[in-house]
Formats: sequence, C-alpha cells, structure tokens
Amino acid sequence: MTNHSIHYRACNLCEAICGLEITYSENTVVTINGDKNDPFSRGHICPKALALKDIYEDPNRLTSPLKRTEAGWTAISWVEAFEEITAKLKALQSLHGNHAVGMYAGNPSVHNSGTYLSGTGLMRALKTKNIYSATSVDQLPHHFAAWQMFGHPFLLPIPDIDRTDFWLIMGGNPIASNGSLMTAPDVANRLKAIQQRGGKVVVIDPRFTETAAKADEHHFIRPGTDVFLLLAMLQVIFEEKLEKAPVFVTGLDELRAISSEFLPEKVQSQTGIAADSIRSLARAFANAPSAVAYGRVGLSMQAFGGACQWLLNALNVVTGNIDRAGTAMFTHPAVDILANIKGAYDKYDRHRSRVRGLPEFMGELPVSVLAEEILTAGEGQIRALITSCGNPILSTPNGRQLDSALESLELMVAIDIYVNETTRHAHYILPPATGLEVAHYDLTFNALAVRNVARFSEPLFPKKEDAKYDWEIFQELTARLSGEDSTGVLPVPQDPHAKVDLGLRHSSYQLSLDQLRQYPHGLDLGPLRPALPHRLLTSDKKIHLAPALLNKDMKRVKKVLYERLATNEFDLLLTNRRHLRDNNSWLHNSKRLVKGRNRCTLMMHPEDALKRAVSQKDIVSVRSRVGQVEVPVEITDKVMQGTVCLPHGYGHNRDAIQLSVAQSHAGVSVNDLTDEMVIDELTGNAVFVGVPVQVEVSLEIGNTV
Ligand SMILES: Nc1nc2c(c(=O)[nH]1)N[C@H]1C(S)=C(S)[C@@H](COP(=O)(O)OP(=O)(O)OC[C@H]3O[C@@H](n4cnc5c(=O)[nH]c(N)nc54)[C@H](O)[C@@H]3O)O[C@H]1N2
Ligand SMILES: Nc1nc2c(c(=O)[nH]1)N[C@H]1C(S)=C(S)[C@@H](COP(=O)(O)OP(=O)(O)OC[C@H]3O[C@@H](n4cnc5c(=O)[nH]c(N)nc54)[C@H](O)[C@@H]3O)O[C@H]1N2
Ligand code: SF4
Ligand SMILES: [Mo]
Repeated sequence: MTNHSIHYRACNLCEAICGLEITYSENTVVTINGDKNDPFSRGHICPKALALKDIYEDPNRLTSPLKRTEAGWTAISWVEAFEEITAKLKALQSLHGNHAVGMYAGNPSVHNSGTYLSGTGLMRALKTKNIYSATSVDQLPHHFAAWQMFGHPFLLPIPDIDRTDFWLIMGGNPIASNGSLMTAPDVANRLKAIQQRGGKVVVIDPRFTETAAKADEHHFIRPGTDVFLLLAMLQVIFEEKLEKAPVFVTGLDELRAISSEFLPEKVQSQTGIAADSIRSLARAFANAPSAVAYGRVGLSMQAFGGACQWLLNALNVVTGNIDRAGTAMFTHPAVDILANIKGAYDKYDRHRSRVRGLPEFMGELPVSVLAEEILTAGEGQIRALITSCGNPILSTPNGRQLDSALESLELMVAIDIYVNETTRHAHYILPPATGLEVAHYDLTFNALAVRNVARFSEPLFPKKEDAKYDWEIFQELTARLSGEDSTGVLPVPQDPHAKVDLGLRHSSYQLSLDQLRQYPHGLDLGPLRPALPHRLLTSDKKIHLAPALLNKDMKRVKKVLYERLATNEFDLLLTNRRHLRDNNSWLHNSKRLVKGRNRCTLMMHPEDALKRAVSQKDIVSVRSRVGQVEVPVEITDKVMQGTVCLPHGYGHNRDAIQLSVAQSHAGVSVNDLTDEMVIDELTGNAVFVGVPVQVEVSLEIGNTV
C-alpha cells in the first residue's frame, strides 16, 4: 500500500476559507475533503475545493515567463523578463511621465497573502495615479459608506448570522457564492440554524435564487431600485417610532427627514414590492429581538450602490441592530490590518481621471475609465499596463472596448497563471507559484468572518524548480523600478509572512505564526464581540447616519423615482448570477467544474418570452447600447418579469490559449453588454444590474442548452 500523508490548509478560492483535509502521496493529491476538525467550517467544502488539485496538475497552467513574439508565446528566463520589462517601463515613464503606466489588480490578490503584502509596493514604485482594481466592479460602495459612516473604508460591519433572529439578504446569493464580505463557511447550515431557533430569513432579489429557495420569504425587486425600498422601510420605522438607535450616532433627525417622503405607496410601483409588504417587512425587522440587513454585490453594482450601502447600514443602526449579538458587528481579527492602515486608504478626490474626470477613492480610479484612459490620446495617456490576478476583459464593463484598448498598448505585462482573455494581450506573462504551493494567512477574510478565527497554511508542495512566488515577482519588479539594481546587487526578496507574524504578536491575542502552526485545523477566537464606540474611526467617535457626501446623492435618487428604467428600444433589465461551480472568470479549465449542462444561459420570464415569440432553448440575441451576444435562452419564472439574467465570468470564445472548455461551454461575456459609461456617480462603481437590453430570437435551433 502506498504511504499517504495528510495536509491541512484553508481553501483560498472564495471567501468562505473552508478547512481542507488533503490526502497526498509524494507530489500527488489523492483526495480533498472537508476538515471536520476545523472549528469554523466543520467539514464543509464545495465542489470547487477539488479545483486546487486541478490547478496544481493543469498542463495549461503557466510555469515560466512568456514573451509574445511573432512566432507566438516564447518561454524566456526570469532575468531576461525582469530586465526587459523594467527597462521598457522606465523608458516609457521617462518619455511620457509616470502616469503612462497603469496597474490593475484582480480578485485573487486578496486571496493570497504573498500578493496582498507585496503588490502595493509595486503600485507605489510606479508612482502613477492610474491604479485600478476589481474593487470598483464589486464592493467599492461598501467601502465608501463605511468611510463616511464609521470613519474608515475598511471598517465593514459583518452580519452576526450565527446569533441573529432575522436575516434580511439583499442582492446576495450566499448559497451559490458561499458568502461575501461575510466569511461564513457552510452558510446553508448556518441559515438553517436561524430557522431552527425560530428566526426568519428574507431575501430581496430580482431572481428566485438558491438562497431564496431556503428562505422564509422572498420578494422580487426591480433591479436597481433597492434604494427606494430601504428609504421606505426607514420611513415606516420612523413614522411608527420603532427606532432604537444607540447614543453614539449623529444625523438621526436628518435621516428621519430624508426618508420621510418615501411612503411605501410611493415606491411600490418602481420597486415592484407592494406597500403592505414593505410595511410588514419594516415592522418585522425592527421588532425582531435581533436582526441584520446584509447587502452584497446585487446591491453595490447599482446606479445607487453607495446610497444603498449607506441606507442598509442606517437601517441596522436605527433599529438598534448594531454591535450586539445577532446584529451587524465589527470583527477583532488576529492580524488587525486596520490598525496598520488607519491613515491610509481613507482618501478621496486627491486626483481625477484624465478623460472623464472621475475622483480617486482609496488611491484608485474606477476601472470603468481604464479603456478610455488607454484609448484617448494626449498627455497622461496610459501606454503600458500591468495586470495581476485579473481578467478585466471579462470582468469590467464593455469588455470589447477594453479588448481593443489592451491590444493598442505599447507594453502590457500580466502576472497570472494562465493565458486568458486578458493576458493574451500581454507582451510578457509572469506566472507565480500558486494554490497548494504557497503559504497563506488570510488577512482579508479572517477580518470579515462571522467568528474571530485565525489559521496559517503552509505550502503543501514545494514550488516547481525555477518558479517564483508572487511576492518574489512583486519585490523584484519593485526593487528594479526603484533603482535598487543600480549597484548591480539586488536585495533578496523577503518572505512577507514575517509581517503576518509581527501583526499576530502585536494584536490583543498576542499570537505568533509558530503558535498558529500548532493549530492546523485553525484557531477559533470566539464569537464577534461588541466594539463600539471605541473602534469607530470618525473623529467624534460617532456613527454618522446622514453624512454630507451620501446625503448629497439624494438629489439623484429623487430624480429617478418616477423614471422608466427600461427604454422603448431596450425594454428588459439585465442582471447577473453566479453558479456554485464557477469562480468569476477562471477555473473553467477544471473539467469536473465545467462538465454537465451549459450554464451560460439567458434566464427569461415566460410572459416576456411569449411576447417575443421566444421558445425554450432558442438562441437569442441580446443587445445593449454597447454590444450584442447570442446565447441560449432558459425560460423560467424564477426571474422577475421584465428582467433577464446572465451568469458572470463566461465568454471564453475569444481565442485565448487558455481553456480546455468545450466550445459549447465557452459561453458569452455579460460584460460585452454592460456599459462603461453608466456608473454609480457617487462612488464610481460599475453598474452591472439593471442594464437595459433588447432580446429577440436569433436562430431557432433545439437542444442547444
Ligand atoms: N457583469 C458582472 N461583472 C462582474 C461581476 C458580476 O457579478 N457581474 N463580478 C465582479 C466581481 S465581484 C469581481 S471580484 C470581478 C473579478 O474580476 P477579476 O478579478 O478581474 O477576474 P477573475 O475572474 O477573478 O480573474 C482572476 C485571475 O487571477 C488569476 N489567478 C488565480 N490565482 C492567481 C495567483 O495566485 N496569482 C496570480 N497572479 N494570478 C492568479 C486567474 O488565472 C485569473 O486570470 O469581476 C467583477 N465583474
Ligand atoms: N460560486 C461562486 N462563488 C463566488 C464567486 C463566483 O464567481 N462563483 N465569486 C466571488 C466573488 S468575487 C464575490 S464578490 C461574491 C459575491 O457574492 P454574492 O453577492 O452573493 O453574489 P451573487 O451570487 O452574484 O449574488 C448577487 C445577487 O444579487 C441579485 N441582484 C441583482 N440585481 C439586484 C438588485 O437590483 N437588487 C437586489 N436586491 N438584488 C439584485 C442577483 O440576482 C444575485 O442573486 O461571490 C464570491 N463567491
Ligand atoms: S466554499 Fe469556497 S472556500 Fe469553501 S471549498 Fe468552496 S471554494 Fe473553497
Ligand atoms: Mo468579487
């Protein structure tokens, strides 16, 4: 019998950070199971955990630096790559100024402590204002509201779902996504436990989601109109004197005045939720012994994303559902990143984007302007771009426009493990060691977890010979760009996990990496604890319920109350979804995850299909202001009438080497339809929900789904 060994680590693919028990033999993964002894995830995993094996074994994963030449992709040495790249970057910057180089950091940057701790060094070394990330196609409104209300963009309240009596979910589908800005592994059982202790779960979503199916109540809402629902709920709560705000707040009267005109009757036709239902919901929420409203991407990817996150926080605070068990709480992570970045990131409008004049926030510009900053000639035009951990062609609005922009660059460098829709435009690809080959401490998601937890994962396998860790790549680029190579001797890259050790030692728990090594199943540091008002970072140590910047946005909100969201030409509103076996735009190279029916379908309500003579499985053409895609239709009453829904992260039909995905499963990119000109004007976040589209039958062929 072969000798098998067992390795314990956290899965870093999504925010749930499930504990894994990996059986392996030499350098082969034999099985991956949930770690039953992980006090937090309790043995739960999802099908994606096995993708860690697939990534490790994937022959398409890049293992050495590539250069794009006329003969195609050519492997080159690390030294050649670093020398050529930094020479070209420096030349471009000295000729055209620092802003001529841009950088985009994608989602896995926060799932990888090496990248997280070294990536910002490179951004600083570039001295450019053209810094972009997936934040502005995701959670920027959360940061904006947190900054305005609690004093720091990273001071995000977490729903204490393990103790709540009432969980209101708006624009999130944790049963499919496994939760976000709420690290809660095994969320299905956590949700069930609410019901078992007599509590209630209510979902507000334009789709009857997998989460809605498990909830006690679901309300369809017209995409992009949650701001009105939240205002109306506040109106009811104030009018019926159901408020119980804590003492450490300001702006209560202002908020009462702001919401006073939004009677449920006034918002029912725009939201699609009956006034009676809004009143009952507001009462039930306010009267529950503990309750928490939680809003995720469906709420932040709206034209009023910032206002929504503000009013959602306000709903929690006004009803006294803040900082006590079962409500919105703040974490006490074992490495308190907030302690180290107090003076950073809470910055706004220090500079603006060159073409459209959008303000910077937290040191970055909205990625919706990236393509125009590359395509518009003039001083300050982006001529070179570094991307890391990202696939903005599929994940940012108007991907086709970005396609042409990236192709026009004088230099593009991608730090990524695949040739994908974005990195195929690069002149150089630098692939880091990843997944099972790296050490990892979850700086981000331990800080966003529904319990205080900590864990350090050692590498399971050594990185391949001549491979580099992400932090080695970042630090070497940084050193060379900062001129540290002028002496001919480059500093040796330093393992950034020493910083994690320092952070652990300095926190109130006084831990260390060595101590964490003794807890291979993870260390439970207890339930969330009250933290207010001392943890607030506002200068008066109060929660600001009606901050000026947010309040200013009310003008825009009022204007839209009676506006038609769809137009005559584009008469349906497009939303997005996630499937359990997808992970944004990647992992589509794992056969076990892509197998089965084609998941990239346009969901459409039967009445809308009838009106357009669309039949089940027809290929339909979906058109928006910016583009058009052809996709099979899935007629279902699980989407609200007047809305259609596509998954996000597909569109592997762009001639990248990438994926072994069968062509029939390549799907189309929802972001070939989304509009880079439509953003949340307050925060700069992209708008992905409520995109006006037109749908018509393209070709009537059966059996395509
Ligand atoms: N329409 C629409 N658009 C959306 C969304 C939506 O719901 N609807 N969702 C948005 C959201 S929430 C997000 S977060 C973004 C995600 O958008 P992005 O962050 O731009 O893209 P991902 O698809 O996450 O791509 C991750 C990339 O990182 C690479 N990678 C994986 N591991 C590593 C590693 O260890 N090191 C390096 N260097 N690279 C690695 C993968 O190969 C892949 O290319 O998309 C956004 N776009
Ligand atoms: N399986 C899987 N898990 C993932 C990911 C993945 O791609 N696949 N991506 C990860 C990432 S990067 C993130 S950020 C998280 C996101 O985690 P979630 O926020 O849970 O993501 P979604 O599943 O997209 O859920 C968004 C919900 O908002 C709804 N919605 C759309 N428009 C509106 C609206 O106007 N109002 C309301 N109230 N709802 C609306 C959609 O119908 C959808 O059900 O998931 C993470 N986990
Ligand atoms: S839920 Fe997320 S963290 Fe857990 S196994 Fe699946 S992908 Fe990994
Ligand atoms: Mo995300």
